[in-house]
Amino acid sequence: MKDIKLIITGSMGAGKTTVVSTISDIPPVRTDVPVSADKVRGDKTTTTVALDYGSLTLDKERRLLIFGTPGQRRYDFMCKILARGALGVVILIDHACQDPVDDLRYYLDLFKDTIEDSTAVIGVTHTDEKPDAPLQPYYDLLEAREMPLPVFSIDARRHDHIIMMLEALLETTR
Ligand SMILES: Nc1nc2c(ncn2[C@@H]2O[C@H](COP(=O)(O)OP(=O)(O)O)[C@@H](O)[C@H]2O)c(=O)[nH]1
Ligand SMILES: [Mg+2]
Repeated sequence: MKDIKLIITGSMGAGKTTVVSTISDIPPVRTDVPVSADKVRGDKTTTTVALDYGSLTLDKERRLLIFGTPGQRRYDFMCKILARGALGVVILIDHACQDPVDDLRYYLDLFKDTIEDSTAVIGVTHTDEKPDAPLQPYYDLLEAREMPLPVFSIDARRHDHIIMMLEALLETTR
């Protein structure tokens, strides 16, 4: 059995914990804690402080180990630790947030080395909340960075969406 380590990152609320719990075939490890009332967005009342962890056996040969990063930037030091040995990075972007393109820029920078050594995919979430906003600005940024990464519009609660995105990522792992 080959273990394939993946990182899932993105801002608070982008859907990291949801993705891990949607696809994991073991009970996911969570380290969510309540957030202060002034930071509550929608029905989201918890945030991940250390990590999310889940695992998904793909077939007889391959098992994915998925590590979610904490969403709050003051825990960014954790990302470098989690990224060691990762074969791919999933960057989730909350399409309905204030400045999603800036988020993408931020995570491309934070995981620059890991992405260059492995590969990455962009999962754009919450598109149902902002259906008219185009995806083109993400492609424009990736092109400007000379990082031709695939971009998927996904709902973090949809198993089929996540599998499609992960298959695209695995196609490009080295
Ligand atoms: N409407 C909508 N809600 C989503 C989508 N993806 C995730 N969510 C919800 O967004 C909230 C935050 O997700 P969570 O996984 O906790 O985000 P995290 O902070 O990145 O771990 C949860 O209530 C999810 O059910 C999406 O594509 N559309
Ligand atoms: Mg979380």
